[in-house]
Amino acid sequence: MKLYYTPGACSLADHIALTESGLSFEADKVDLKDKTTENGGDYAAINPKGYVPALGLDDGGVLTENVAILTYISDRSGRLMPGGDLGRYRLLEALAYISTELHKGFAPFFKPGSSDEDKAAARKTLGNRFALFEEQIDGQEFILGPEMSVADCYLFVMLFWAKGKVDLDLPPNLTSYFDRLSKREGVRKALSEEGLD
Ligand SMILES: N[C@@H](CCC(=O)N[C@@H](CS)C(=O)NCC(=O)O)C(=O)O
Repeated sequence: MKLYYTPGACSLADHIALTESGLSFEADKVDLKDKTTENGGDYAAINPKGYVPALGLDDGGVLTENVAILTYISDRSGRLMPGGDLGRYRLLEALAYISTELHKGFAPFFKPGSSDEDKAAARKTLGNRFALFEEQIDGQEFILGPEMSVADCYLFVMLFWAKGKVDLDLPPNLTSYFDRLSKREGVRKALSEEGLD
């Protein structure tokens, strides 16, 4: 498997998930402006969507979209998925929320020319949307219970942006959750491989 990523982008979630999963993989850095990869690939041909992440599969196929890639990593490794009858659906519920309600909520902070009003409105919305997880994490180790899941990998990146790009004041449970995740070996390894430590 080969992960196509850009340092600090949402593909960091997949990078952390792969590292934590124990699956063997390679990583290839994408220059999003030139649509080239560090190993000399034509990224526009690899992933016509033009954005990261993409996961090159061993049979030559390419999988895109964080929700699909993260679920695939969890299925392939048999790890990073909550247990119980509803575990798989709780995971998809969390991934969908992170993707559509949090990830896309950061758009004004990445889009050149966004107004201060747009950024202020986005900051407020993000604060409200993080609040749901602040309640959910109360008294538990990870977002879906006592075991880490790929949803934690994705939420970690949202918190990483909230601190680094948005300067959002995170509430106490999410602050200690972020600190706990930051200390994990797999998380540190992925950050280090992206030059972010
Ligand atoms: N729907 C995609 C969105 C991925 C996405 O937003 N990627 C950003 C980085 S976080 C990107 O590559 N942006 C560059 C571009 O769109 O040209 C997913 O969830 O995987």
